[in-house]
Amino acid sequence: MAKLIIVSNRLPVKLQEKEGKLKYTPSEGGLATGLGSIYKKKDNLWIGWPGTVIDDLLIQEQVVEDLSHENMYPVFLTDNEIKEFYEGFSNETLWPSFHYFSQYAVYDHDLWETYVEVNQKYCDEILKHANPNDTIWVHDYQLLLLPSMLRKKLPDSTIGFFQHIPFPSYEVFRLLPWRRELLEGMLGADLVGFHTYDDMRHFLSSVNRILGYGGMHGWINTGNRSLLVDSFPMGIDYEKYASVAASEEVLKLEQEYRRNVGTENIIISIDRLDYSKGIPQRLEAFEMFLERYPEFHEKVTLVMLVVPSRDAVEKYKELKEEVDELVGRINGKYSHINWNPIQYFYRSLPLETLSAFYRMANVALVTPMRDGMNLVCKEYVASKLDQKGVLILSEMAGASKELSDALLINPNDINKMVDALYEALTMPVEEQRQHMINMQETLKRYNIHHWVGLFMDRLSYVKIKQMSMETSYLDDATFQEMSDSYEMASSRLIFLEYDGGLTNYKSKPLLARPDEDLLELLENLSNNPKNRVVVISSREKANMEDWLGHLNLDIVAEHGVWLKQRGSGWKTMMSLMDDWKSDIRLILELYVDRTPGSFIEEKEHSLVWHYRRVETGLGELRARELVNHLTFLASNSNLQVLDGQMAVEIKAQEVNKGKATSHWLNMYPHEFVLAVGDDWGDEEIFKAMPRNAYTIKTGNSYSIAKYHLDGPGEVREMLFKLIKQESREASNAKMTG
Ligand code: GDG
Repeated sequence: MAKLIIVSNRLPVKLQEKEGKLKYTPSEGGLATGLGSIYKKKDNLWIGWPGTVIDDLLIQEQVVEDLSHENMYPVFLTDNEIKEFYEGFSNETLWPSFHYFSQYAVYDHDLWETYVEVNQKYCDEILKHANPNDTIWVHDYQLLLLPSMLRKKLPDSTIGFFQHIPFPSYEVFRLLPWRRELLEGMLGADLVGFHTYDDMRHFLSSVNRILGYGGMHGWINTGNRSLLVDSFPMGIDYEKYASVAASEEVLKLEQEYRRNVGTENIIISIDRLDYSKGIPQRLEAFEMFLERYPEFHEKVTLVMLVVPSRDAVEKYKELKEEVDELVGRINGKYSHINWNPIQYFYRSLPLETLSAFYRMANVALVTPMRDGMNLVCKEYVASKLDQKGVLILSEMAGASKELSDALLINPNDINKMVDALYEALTMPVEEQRQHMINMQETLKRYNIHHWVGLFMDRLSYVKIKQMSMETSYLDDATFQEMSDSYEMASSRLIFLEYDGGLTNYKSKPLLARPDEDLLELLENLSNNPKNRVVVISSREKANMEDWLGHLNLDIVAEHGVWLKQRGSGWKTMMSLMDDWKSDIRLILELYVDRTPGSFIEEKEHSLVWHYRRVETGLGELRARELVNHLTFLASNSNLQVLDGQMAVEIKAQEVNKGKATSHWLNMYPHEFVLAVGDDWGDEEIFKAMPRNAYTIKTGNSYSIAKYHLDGPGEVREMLFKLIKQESREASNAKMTG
């Protein structure tokens, strides 16, 4: 039975060891709750660090034994690994870079090496438990290299990866010296998930710009695999937070805390100590609020909980000092004998206390500078059983994409934060309720269980889709079967892509002129009265006419703008506007200026930038830039950008080879259909084919074609063989007849 293996830096348990005595405390994080019901089932398991350094081998054995009863398997890390892998590379290099604090990032090769070693350590532990057909779900930025390490050892396994923190824009990500390795590591997964569409977009753009892999609709094609990138906004265990908030114990705590705080208005602020959470900026805004609205003195209290985190990392120590100082200054300035504007707790508190805080606060101030999602704001909303209360939320938190009923602020705009505080504290109850109800409805529906289900469903979908995209080599047995059905058919349609299908790419497009061999092949094929041969090309019609116009062929030129049926002239099926061309040409010219050896080809309804003569590396780099540039420009138009073989082409969306081929399929009888193509654009041809068609792609990359051949040479050989076998059969039949 295939099982699910969950892998994260930490296990959902905290282990403490004192003089050989072991204590296990389950963690209450969102992930632990969401996946709790799954990893405890049957053979499923969770692999991660148990939260404490254990060097003693005997104690390690005991921990393995204890945790195995809970379906957990530990990865033991040494002090140095914690220092260099966790505090170092994960939290001093990746964390600041991914949260747009590149100025804090440490680039240290030793830390990187430990990061690689520890990822390998996780991989080795997984390999002890995993079978080839298991599903492995890897979590977060500490394990970016793991998907590829696993893929090498378990090529057929199903691997999902979810990143809980943001993925920065290409301009920020590219600053990392190990950017290639990190992306390649992630691409070992079948499905890569982020919280938001923006993270996903940034990741796709980095993959494209740095590794040169393209694709469509979130799919990345690496040449020998396809994987999907998608967004999955993580939810909370809504029922859990709502029911804890409804408990007797929390009700009592709330009453007690309210008495202690003493003001009618309470603003809550809860975070781990982290510079990404915007704690100093929040304090500054509160200070400015008190300055601007003295009528709120003694009437409002900011209850601020800061949970200690990563205190061995220098930047966190500095931040702690800054926060202490700010709280001291504000309290020093405004406190009265019976009023402290800020009640500050630097510790971790039990869930019930947290819940009582959520209940009593009429405003939650959640203002991170950057946050992958942010669960605190969602927990606040779920705990508001009376639906009174206002959420002030940073636009930079992933959660802001779902919670549009919050008062959304830019955390760098202190003035607007002050305005939002005033608006929240004076908002009529009915308005508060309306917003809260809307947010609760969203969070109830998109809860943590929904998130887990969605990710797992999508992962299975990717696997099925990949299978359908795997082409097998057109071997002798399949050829024979194809040849038999070719002979039996009285009407045949044969679609052949010219460049890459029938001829190899040359340094200049006009050098790929058909040789004698090819002309003979096409002549033989098309003169057979049972055949209708359609040569398809993205080339201009004049070019195709010049090279093949004298043969008894049907031709598609310029991706399908122009069609020629044998015996008649060229026709176009569409009336296309080409007014976009002058603007786009200016951009392409810019790229020609910057890229020696590249040139522009103008076709009737498209423009192409060719880079086959450009220095290796530079051409690919510029092409990535150009594709991004053009895709951005084309996003609101009906233009389409094709990232082709050594060329980038831009054309009207309504033109495609699939539409053109359908024209023949609709017009002519076809007992036998064969289609040969070579690049992404030709997938449209394969899509348009009937189920019984023989679809062949040259090169061994992912495709919806059923078979592949190595290149144009093999295609020609196969076609010659088809012709020969038929004539042999025909002469045999004559002789026996
Ligand atoms: C990362 C991403 C993303 C806090 N103090 C106490 C306590 N908490 C709990 C909260 C909440 C969790 O910790 C914090 O979650 P966040 O989402 O706000 O932030 P990160 O820890 O940075 O999490 C983040 C998340 O992963 C999930 O993908 O949303 O963007 O950075 O659940 O309630 N819990 C208890 N006592 C405390 O004192 N019991």
